[in-house]
Amino acid sequence: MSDTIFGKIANAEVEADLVYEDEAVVAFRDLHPQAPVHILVIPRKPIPTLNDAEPDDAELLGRLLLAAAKIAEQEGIAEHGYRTVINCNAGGGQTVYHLHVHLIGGRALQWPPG
Ligand code: IU
Repeated sequence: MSDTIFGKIANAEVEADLVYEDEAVVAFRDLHPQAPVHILVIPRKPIPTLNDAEPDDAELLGRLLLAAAKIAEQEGIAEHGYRTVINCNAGGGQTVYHLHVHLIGGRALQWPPG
């Protein structure tokens, strides 16, 4: 379960361009950015999908969003605006089964997403 590429990044077994980390959360630049700022915010805990999050994970889920907002500020996109996205399962576009929040910004974003 922890053996995804993101689990390895969280455990520092694989290198990534880290922009933030604390005891519960790690954030790094997406390898294939869809916008000038495209960062992935992940829990160190290997939760595969949002469906697998449990009531005990409530604080951790909040920490992911608070970290995203802090990083948006750090990246200079907070005031203009940005988007946070969690893709869940194949139908939602998820390809890596370690929960992650996409933080996307630095360009005009369309709605709805594809
Ligand atoms: P998704 O929501 O599971 O589709 O997002 C996975 C993202 O992880 C996607 O944007 C990839 O570009 C990104 N990514 C990465 O940054 N580094 C990797 O080694 C792999 C995927 I595999």
